Amino acid sequence: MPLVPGRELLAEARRGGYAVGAFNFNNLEFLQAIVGAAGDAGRPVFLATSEGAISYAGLESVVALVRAAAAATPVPLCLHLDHGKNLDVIRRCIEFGYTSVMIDASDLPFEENVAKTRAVVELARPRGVSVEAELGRLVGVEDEVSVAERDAVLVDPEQAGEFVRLTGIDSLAPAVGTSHGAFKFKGEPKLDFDRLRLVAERTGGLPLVLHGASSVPDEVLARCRDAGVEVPGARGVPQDQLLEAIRLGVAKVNVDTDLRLEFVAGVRSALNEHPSRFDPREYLGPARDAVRALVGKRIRLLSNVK
Ligand code: PH4
Ligand code: ZN
Repeated sequence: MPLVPGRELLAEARRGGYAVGAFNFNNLEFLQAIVGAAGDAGRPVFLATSEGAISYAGLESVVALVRAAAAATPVPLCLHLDHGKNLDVIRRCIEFGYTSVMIDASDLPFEENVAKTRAVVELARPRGVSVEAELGRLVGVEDEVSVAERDAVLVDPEQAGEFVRLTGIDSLAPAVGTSHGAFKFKGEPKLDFDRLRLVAERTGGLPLVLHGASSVPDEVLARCRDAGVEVPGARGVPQDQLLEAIRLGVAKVNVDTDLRLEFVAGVRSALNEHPSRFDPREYLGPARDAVRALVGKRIRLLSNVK
């Protein structure tokens, strides 16, 4: 199947009341795991590459690998630039055939974020490439922080409506209390659902994106611990909160950390169990298969929202 624009997958997800998983990859094994899982589940996915992934793997290689995977896969795939900050990288991704790009200018003042995001929409639109942008800062917010502190970092719903009108983006990633990585919350995990509900209202049903959405499942942490990976205090977004976010308008859920944890547990346990093995296929292969199983489960969770 050819690569499809992100907005098509998101529109379908909003109509169906589910979310599409966006899974990051930096190498062949993760790509195979994600595409294999999407094929197993018969569901579309976003294949997300950060600027770091592109400099690690090379843009030409990323695009060639994804095109080959898409040609052999019966489900729609979208090749997406995650957290694009550099306009040259964004331009190159669009030229090389990405079907979705994120412009992350969320660290700039509102007007500058609007201007940079509009510039990307103008680059992307003529090529049919979809654009995601971000508002607010991706940081965990503890229960005890004041309203003012919370307002200072999380998305402002009124601004979100204005941002969408001024930029013409296809999807918005609002900061509602999640953060990247394995250590998202010091206390109880809790997204700001009231804020998310208001953002959905003010942005008129535009597909929303949840970043930092790994759930860091207990069973994955147990496999990490058993294999000797040290991640004390790791905590993610509980899966019932992911489902609530989808009910409120989230149509794309970004997951990277869970795959990394599952992969490192797989590699470490293969190496621990067979200290004499040094053929990479013998320790990367089992890790890849474990990631495929994890992604398959996550796709099914995100697809079956009641
Ligand atoms: N992402 C992944 C960002 C990966 O530079 P890099 O390749 O390390 O960036 O955008 C997410 O939202 C993933 O969230 P998670 O950490 O909860 O999986
Ligand atoms: Zn992110």
